[in-house]
Amino acid sequence: MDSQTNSCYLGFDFSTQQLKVLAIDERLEVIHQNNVLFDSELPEFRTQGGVHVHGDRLTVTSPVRMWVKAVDLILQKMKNNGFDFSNVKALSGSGQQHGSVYWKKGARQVLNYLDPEKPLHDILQDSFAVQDSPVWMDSSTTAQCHNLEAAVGGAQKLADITGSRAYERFTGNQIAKIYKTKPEEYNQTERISLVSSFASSLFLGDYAGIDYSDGSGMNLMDIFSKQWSEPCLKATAPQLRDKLGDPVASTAVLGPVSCYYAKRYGFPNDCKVVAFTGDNPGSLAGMKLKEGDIAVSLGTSDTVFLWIKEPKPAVEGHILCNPVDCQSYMALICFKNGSLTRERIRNERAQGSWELFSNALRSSPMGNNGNIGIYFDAMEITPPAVGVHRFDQHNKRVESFSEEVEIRALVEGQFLAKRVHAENLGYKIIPGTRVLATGGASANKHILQVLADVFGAPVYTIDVANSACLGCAYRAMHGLVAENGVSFTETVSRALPPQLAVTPTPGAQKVYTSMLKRYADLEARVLRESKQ
Ligand code: ADP
Ligand code: XUL
Repeated sequence: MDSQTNSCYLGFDFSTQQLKVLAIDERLEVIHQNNVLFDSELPEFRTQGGVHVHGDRLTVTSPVRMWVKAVDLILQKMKNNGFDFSNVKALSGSGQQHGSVYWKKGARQVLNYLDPEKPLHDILQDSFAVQDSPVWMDSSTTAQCHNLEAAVGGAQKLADITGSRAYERFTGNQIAKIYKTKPEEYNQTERISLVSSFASSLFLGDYAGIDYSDGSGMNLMDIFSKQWSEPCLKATAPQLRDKLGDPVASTAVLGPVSCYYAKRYGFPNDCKVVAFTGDNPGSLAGMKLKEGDIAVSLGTSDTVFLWIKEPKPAVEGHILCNPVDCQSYMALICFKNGSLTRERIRNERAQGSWELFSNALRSSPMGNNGNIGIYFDAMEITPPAVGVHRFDQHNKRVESFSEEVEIRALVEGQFLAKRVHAENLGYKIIPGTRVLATGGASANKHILQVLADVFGAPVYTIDVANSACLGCAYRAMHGLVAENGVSFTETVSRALPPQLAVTPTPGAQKVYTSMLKRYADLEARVLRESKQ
């Protein structure tokens, strides 16, 4: 084979629990996958699910040096597996959204001169002003959220500018908290990155710009002008514009990979780094989402996203710049209680086995005989409520469910919530609608069957669960030609389309139409009662 056909593209994903990587060749076929699990492969950082939950239960951080060390480890694992880095023409990646990294004064200099004899975690051990990076699971910044909304004229006004009302996990509010609680560290900070732009900085050997799409998850960027919003910056922290650098297009080539990677791993000197983005935008690319589809990602967090042309920001859900088409936007709804809650119920009610969990779904009836459960182990994002709430067929609260009923109540409840909130954003299920599923739990057919039944539409999957990685490998490839006007859709047209996984069970629509209304009412009741 000539070198042209050997060429490949890498997509990384810095997610909550692990760092993943995937390589595709020129034919867009996956030729390599690898990962590093934070808890088990980097036990020295003592994380659980990749994070530290602090004493107040609201503050959630990850050690930034764990992410650095994970890069050393994953590249070493690829090398040990015989992966040939000399074929990589471009790389890109994604990160869990909203998390922030605080580079200490002088760190840029260190990044510019990475010594190929040493691992990154040795070189960069003193490069961060804040060791524990706030991540998306943090919900400790309610005071900062109130301040920001008040400063710009209210929640809807903030949404009109930044695409979202103030959210605790959004980076601007996290930065405001760091400025208030750690002023010394804030002053020591030369650059603030998102997890995504921090990761691209490591590969670039220089500070990388925050891309428009992930930058939309900060409550700081005007999503229409794609510039930082002066009133938002002002309400957040001083000298913030300088610390953030200018935002960049999500399709931008940032430059060649640092010569560190050429010398240490054999990357070509001209291998390009394409802007990194958020994991949900990365997934949108990986799913090859089209207008009219609805994507459901079942990872640590569950998310629902849509491709939209004419955004109407509201006080629920988020509007982000589209990562693959700068004329478009994406709507995103995030649910914090996703896989970790499913795992808890699996452990408590199915002996820790996905097989037993699935059996319970298979042997229980659609609609669960009218029983409905709402499982918010941690403070939920959509809606902001907490606790486990069980209701019988008469909407009466009950203390417990049998094992089978509990498992179905959890999965049905999670999917009813997704449909209710997507419809609140104006989404309509129409004939021809495809539900595209991704994330760890999309490997489970029985969970997908409930998804198809609740949505009344067929569910499709792609052959890798890592849609964010795949999407970023596609984005790396597209980045090289985007400037010549080639669209992302054109670039991925040769890729395998999503595959049909399950279709709705006959009779599902009848069962779930009335249940959707009941779920919405019960959720509103939980929210009301939690505010009392
Ligand atoms: P993230 O990218 O947020 O780290 P992933 O999308 O990789 O998460 O999903 C990881 C989750 O997938 C695990 O926490 C686990 O709960 C879930 N998972 C893996 N296999 C199954 C299965 N067969 N059934 C249901 N859930 C599964
Ligand atoms: C999205 C969100 C999460 C993270 C982690 O708003 O907070 O989905 O991106 O995956």
